[in-house]
Formats: sequence, structure tokens, C-alpha cells
Amino acid sequence: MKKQLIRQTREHFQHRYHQAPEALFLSPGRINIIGEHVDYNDGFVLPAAINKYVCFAFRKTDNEMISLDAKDINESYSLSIHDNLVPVEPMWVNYLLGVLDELKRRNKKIAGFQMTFSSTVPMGSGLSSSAAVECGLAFALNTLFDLGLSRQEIALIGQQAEHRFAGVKCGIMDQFASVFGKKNKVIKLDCTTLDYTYYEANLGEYSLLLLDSCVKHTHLTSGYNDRRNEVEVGLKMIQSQFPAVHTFRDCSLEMIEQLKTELGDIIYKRCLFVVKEIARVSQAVAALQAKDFSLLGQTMTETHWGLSKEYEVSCPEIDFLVETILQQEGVLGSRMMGGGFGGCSINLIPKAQEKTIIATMKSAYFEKFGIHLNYYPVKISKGTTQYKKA
Ligand code: GAF
Repeated sequence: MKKQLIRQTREHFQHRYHQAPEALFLSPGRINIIGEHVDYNDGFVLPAAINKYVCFAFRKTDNEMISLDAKDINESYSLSIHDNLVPVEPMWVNYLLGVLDELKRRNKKIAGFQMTFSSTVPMGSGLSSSAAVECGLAFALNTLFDLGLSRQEIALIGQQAEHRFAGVKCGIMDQFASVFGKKNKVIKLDCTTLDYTYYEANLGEYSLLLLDSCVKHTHLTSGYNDRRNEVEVGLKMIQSQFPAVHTFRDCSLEMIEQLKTELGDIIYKRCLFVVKEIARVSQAVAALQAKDFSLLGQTMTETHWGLSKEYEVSCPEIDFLVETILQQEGVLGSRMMGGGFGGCSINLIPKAQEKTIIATMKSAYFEKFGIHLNYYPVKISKGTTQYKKA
């Protein structure tokens, strides 16, 4: 899969620009074991980069033009390095322009280049195809033009690009996971300090299976930004009663309960979820270290119902997938993953049952919704990198 992606991207570049690329880069999508919607709430998250990539091919030019080429949709976009950068149509260009704009803001100078990219990260499935695009471009330009950016700065550039040019006020998890991924390791990221620790992703007889509801998360932008506003309001109300609270990390469930009436039903539920989810990440990390996979799975499932009932970012299709897979023999945990409103569920299943589980889930899902379920067994892989043999 990876080799084929690289070969096809390289060939497409040659065909498009009549020269071979001088450098190739791979930027992965991500999964998240637990810690959903808490990266922008000063929580902890537990993501990992996966073996699905955006591949970029590049050649620097001796002029001032930038050519961007999306192989998979056969569309191109050109601009000059001096152009004023603002969001445009089509949308895919914004993930790239956003990065160019962030480099400008940081006074990082680049020259002209030609670029083609192609992806095996499914789009709109909650696997962070946009973060992979943003971080891949930032990483590549950093390498080609010697910009001196650290991996952390590359992740932050990706996040800012998403805020300013895609309109999603995302946290840092996706970009961080894409850039800092390591083979067979999950990353426990402290989203306040950006300190991180790698943990062995050793799941014994179990594996992670992604089920793609194929419901594209079209409400994600508005739904996501609404949630951010709600928790911001909630935190301010909590702080006004409890001045020692700086972030949700300092909040207890008792505080939220005490303010239930003042917060009102919606904001109360959102805050409740955040406080519980921050605690669940620590529990999940301990379970992973102790190889207590039942507890890990149970914690993941608790997260799902919190996301569904308290944070209200799931959808009927994903709720059905979670309920149904949990009835299959040996399945330990299941939950929606990523921003929500569609996309994938992540499931902790017995490796030996994988085929049976997939077959059962496919037929149950089709019977209920008339939708063909996609599935992705995933491997945990390394983060954004230059592919050595251009
Ligand atoms: C999206 C965002 F981009 C992340 O920052 C994160 O908030 C996630 O939704 C939910 O955990 O992927």
C-alpha cells in the first residue's frame, strides 16, 4: 500500500511536471485510543500515527511560482510566493495555503516549488487527513528550504492553518500525532505543556479495528466550534465560583454538580464529560501499562457513551456500530473516534475473531442503514518523514 502510494505519487509528478521529483515525504493519519475533545480543554490524549499516509513529491524551481497538485482529484492550483494569502475555493487548497501563510507570519522564507500529493488516509473519516496534509507540507518545506523549525513548531503551524484557513478551532492532538508518531507506540500528550511520553502499544491477543460509518462529518465544523464555545462558557462560570480553578484539570465532579443549576442542562453535560474524560485517560494509560485490556476496553466504551450522551457529538450510525460490536464475542471496547458527527469507531477486539466480527458488522450495518461499512485494521507507525529514495 505504502510502496504503491509512493510509486504512484512519483509517477504522477513526473507526468505532471515532466521531471522527476527531488524529494518525497510521507505524513500519516492518526488514531486516538482515548481522550476525545479534551485536547482543547487542557486534558491528556492518547493518539498514535497509523500506516495510512499522505505522500508528497516536490521539486524546487528557480522562479517564484508555487504549483500545488492534488493527484487523487485531478485538480491543481498555482500562486506566486508574493501573493496575499486568504482562504479560497476549492477547500483542499486551504490546508496548504494555511501552512504557507503561517510560514509567512513566522518570517520563514521559501522560494518557488512544484508539488503533487496523493493520500491513503480516508477523507472525512476522523483519521485526520487534513492534519496529515498540513504537517506534511510544513515538514517538507522545512526540509527543502532549511527553515529551522522543530517538530513541535510544525505541529503548531498545522493547527494554526486549520484555525485560520479551514475554520475549525481544533486542538493540537491530530497534528502532534502525525508529526511525533513512532512505530508501535502510543503518545500520551499533555495538551497544556505539550510534554509527551511514548507507551508501547502492546495489546497482546487484541487488536484495534476501525469501522468507518461512511457518514461524512459535514456538521463537524459548526458542531465542533459550538462545543468549544460551550465549554469555554462553562469554564468561566466554574472559575467565577471557584477562583482556584485555572483549567478543567483543576475541576472536580463535585464542583460541576454543585453548579448544575447555574450551568444549565447543556453546559452542565459538556463540563461533566470533559472532567470525566480527563480522568479516563489516566485510567486507560494505567490499564495499558498493566496489560489490563478489559479495563482499557471498558474505559473506551465509557468514553463513547459520554461523547454520545453528554458531549453529543456521535450519530445514530456510530452508536449502532458501538452497540452491535460490543455484543460480539470477546470484544472489549468500542467508541467513536475523532471530532465526531460521523467518521470511524475504534474497537478493541480479539485478533482471532477479526474476520468474523467484520463480516457480522458489515451485514448488520447494511441491513440497518443500507450503507456499505468500510473497515481498516491499523498498524501504529512513525510520524511525518522524508522518504529517502526520491
Ligand atoms: C478533531 C480535532 F482536530 C482534534 O483537535 C480533537 O479535538 C478531536 O477532533 C477530538 O478529540 O480531530
